[in-house]
Amino acid sequence: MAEVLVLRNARAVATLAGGTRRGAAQGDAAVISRDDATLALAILDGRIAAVGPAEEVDRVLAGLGLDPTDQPALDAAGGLLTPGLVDPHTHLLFGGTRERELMLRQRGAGYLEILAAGGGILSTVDHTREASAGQLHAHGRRWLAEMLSHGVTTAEVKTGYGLDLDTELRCLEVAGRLDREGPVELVPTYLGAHAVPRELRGRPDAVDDHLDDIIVNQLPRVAEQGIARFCDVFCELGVFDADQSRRVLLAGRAHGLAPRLHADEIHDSLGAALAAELRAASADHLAAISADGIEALGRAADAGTAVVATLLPATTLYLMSSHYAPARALIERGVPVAIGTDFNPGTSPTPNLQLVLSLACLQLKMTPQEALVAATANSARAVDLEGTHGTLEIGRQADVVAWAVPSVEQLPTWLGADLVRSVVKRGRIVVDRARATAG
Ligand code: IZC
Ligand code: ZN
Repeated sequence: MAEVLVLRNARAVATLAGGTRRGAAQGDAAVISRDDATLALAILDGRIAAVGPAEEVDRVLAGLGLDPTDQPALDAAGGLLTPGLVDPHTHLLFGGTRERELMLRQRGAGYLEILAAGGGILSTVDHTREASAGQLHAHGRRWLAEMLSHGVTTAEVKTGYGLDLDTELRCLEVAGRLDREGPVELVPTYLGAHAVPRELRGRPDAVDDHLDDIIVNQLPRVAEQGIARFCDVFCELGVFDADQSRRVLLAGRAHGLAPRLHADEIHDSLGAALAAELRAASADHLAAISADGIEALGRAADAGTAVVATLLPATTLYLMSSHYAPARALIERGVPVAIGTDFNPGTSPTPNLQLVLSLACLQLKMTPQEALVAATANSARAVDLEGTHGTLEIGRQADVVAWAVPSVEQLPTWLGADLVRSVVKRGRIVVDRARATAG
């Protein structure tokens, strides 16, 4: 027997038909709407079988020999349906907390200054190395539940708080287990080049020593373990420069891990140009990208080898900076833009991608449709899941959110409100709340 689920009574459906978008097209989430709330979406064996006016969806079901009046149904209550959100940048797994840094920054300390003084990432590394797999797993479950309850059905998850082989492998192991357990699907990234570990600091060749450890010892074992899909690096002035970052990413690629990078977060560090050169899946942050960097990403997009610009405005907010990534210039230059939480204990302790949708509108000046595209089709592309995730097209994996608002335009409006009504992952209901539709 086929497993069927029909979502009914939707007023709008953002289908994202066609997938990844850039330029003016980023502003079109392919929304269908009906004022009498008679849109439906049918799921068969975990894949989308039909979407549109209920009478058309029912005709498809009947054509499959299924009685449309006698199938399990989920009430969208006059709300909006979108693809499950994809969070393309999280540091989900860590030990300890970093609330002290908030007050240090209030008194004027800079992010890189705190790191150079042995705090920041390095303090999280100390606590993560001490955490057992069981503790990291419990922590991961706790925060994944929160991501899911805000509409995220797939999330990228980075290592980078071990920096040594044992802890990096342990975090990947835990990420693999959390992914198998579900319901949130995880895309693991190896980020051994997040910082130079404390034990090497002070040596004249500390950076090169850590890069050698990554390239000679860690990457082969990470590849052999077979869990990581991407290799990432923190390309930033005073952390890893573009040449050092290139070394790591090329070595990762030689081991089958596709490149992505933290680029131009705080200073222009030539990260965007490096991402374009390596045809990375994604260049992330970009709050300090130069005009040349934007042009490099624009040319890559024009050449059909687009690097997704993954913007993380919650980080800029939390760092109390007013220097947000130039989303409008990137969109105008034809670069596909995605958004993510950057969930981590130091610079963006928010698991809430719905809040980031609001920040994309308020601070990056993206339209609600551009922001939704950024958190679905384009973020799916940023984690190499284009073709299966991020749209509500026939045959795609049935990851769907029913929102308690009637339109895409209302989604970023209710700032900080919890607007998820139901979440469906691979055709199964994983969140279901009787929450009235706003507006
Ligand atoms: O723990 O500070 N930027 N990595 C690069 C981070 C922020 C996370 C952290
Ligand atoms: Zn990050």
